[in-house]
Amino acid sequence: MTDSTAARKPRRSAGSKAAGTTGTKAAGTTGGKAAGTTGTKAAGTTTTGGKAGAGAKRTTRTTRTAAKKGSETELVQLLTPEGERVEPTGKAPYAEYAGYVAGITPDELRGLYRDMVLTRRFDAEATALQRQGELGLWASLLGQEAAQIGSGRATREDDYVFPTYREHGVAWCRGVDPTNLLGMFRGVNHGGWDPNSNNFHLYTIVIGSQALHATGYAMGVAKDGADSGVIAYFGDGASSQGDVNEAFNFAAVYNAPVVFFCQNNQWAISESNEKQTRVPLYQRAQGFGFPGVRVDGNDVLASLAVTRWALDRARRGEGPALIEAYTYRMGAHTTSDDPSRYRHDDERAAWEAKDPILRLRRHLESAHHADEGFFAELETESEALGKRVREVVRAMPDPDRLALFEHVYADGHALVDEERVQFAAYQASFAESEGV
Ligand SMILES: Cc1ncc(C[n+]2csc(CCOP(=O)(O)OP(=O)(O)O)c2C)c(N)n1
Ligand SMILES: [Mg+2]
Repeated sequence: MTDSTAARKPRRSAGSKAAGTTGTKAAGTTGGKAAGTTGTKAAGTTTTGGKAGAGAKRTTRTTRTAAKKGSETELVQLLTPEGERVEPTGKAPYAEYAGYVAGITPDELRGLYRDMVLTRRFDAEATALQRQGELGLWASLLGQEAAQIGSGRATREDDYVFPTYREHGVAWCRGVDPTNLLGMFRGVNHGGWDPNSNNFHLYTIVIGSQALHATGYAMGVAKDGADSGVIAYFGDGASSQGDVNEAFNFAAVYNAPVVFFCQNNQWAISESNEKQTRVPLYQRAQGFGFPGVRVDGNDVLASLAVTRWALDRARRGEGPALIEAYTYRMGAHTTSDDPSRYRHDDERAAWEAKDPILRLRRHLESAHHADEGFFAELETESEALGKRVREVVRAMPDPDRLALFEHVYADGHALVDEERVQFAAYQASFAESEGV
């Protein structure tokens, strides 16, 4: 289930259907303006010819954060690590970010919290299943829940999402059953869901390639005359890929309705940010001719607001935008990685203080938006989700080994036929040696 409050428009892919599983709705306050005073420098946003910039009222608080190598950048934040909802004090040249969540209700806030808690629980369960030998590999999203739930809930049913391999929270928002994410990691299928059922593309391992797929798709959306948005997820490391930079240029030149959502989790496996870029990533957008904004990726409200803003302007025909969600990969790159070999524990500890779930919990508690009963019920729901995930994974049937040769060519191929025969003989040799 995605942003149910936005206007429904014709879908690009016939027959696709959003299947909500979470029962949570993100707030619908698009277009709202937040009042504010003037005088603060535009924050975290590059200014490259967007229409909405001139005269926009100050709308969102920005906090200054020291960027690496001494340069200074700013971060869009609406909820502090202490859980304080901050009023807009900054001037944004493109849109009133805070206005996009100004009318958010306690129920919707609890929904965002629930999304993050259940996503983290699912992720922890998957990590444990890998440790138990039930999965071959797992790429944890630990620490990135706010960036994913905020941006995922900003999408509309008819929008199309192109993920990497770590977007479990976005999949949740799109209504993909979490157990479907595990088949590929167990090695029993090549994907696990129909992309057109939820407008959520299959996970993509080839770093950055989905940015091009998303851009091409968005160009198609524009040609269809639809007003859907497209969003491409990728990481800080992917920003170094040619594919991503080519996608930026194509999207800009063709004014494609695509949002580039970069989760800067500070690491590309063992390569730190310093080895990826000499400038803050959001500033890359300026060189391509579209706006870029850095948002606190551990702040679910800010992530929701900024992504709504970017999708809205894409739908209005104002072209692409880059969102850099500044966050942290709290766990290992994957279960095959050992981060203690290349980063210090104190770095993780500093980010733990900015935990995305904890800050929303603090807010819910201090604002009296949630009581003990809510948290207890959610704990019970988390337990039930964990149990279901374990049971479904263990019951996943092994695939037919020869299925590997199916669908290589539409009409078959002599070489593939030959290889199938060879492989079948090879498999049969095990059966003989095992005396089966
Ligand atoms: C084209 C390509 N090159 C290299 C790899 C190996 N690889 C897998 S993940 C990864 C790092 C990606 O880092 P980032 O984009 O920051 O995403 P994160 O894993 O941090 O979410 C690399 C280099 C790959 N999968 N594809
Ligand atoms: Mg990364």
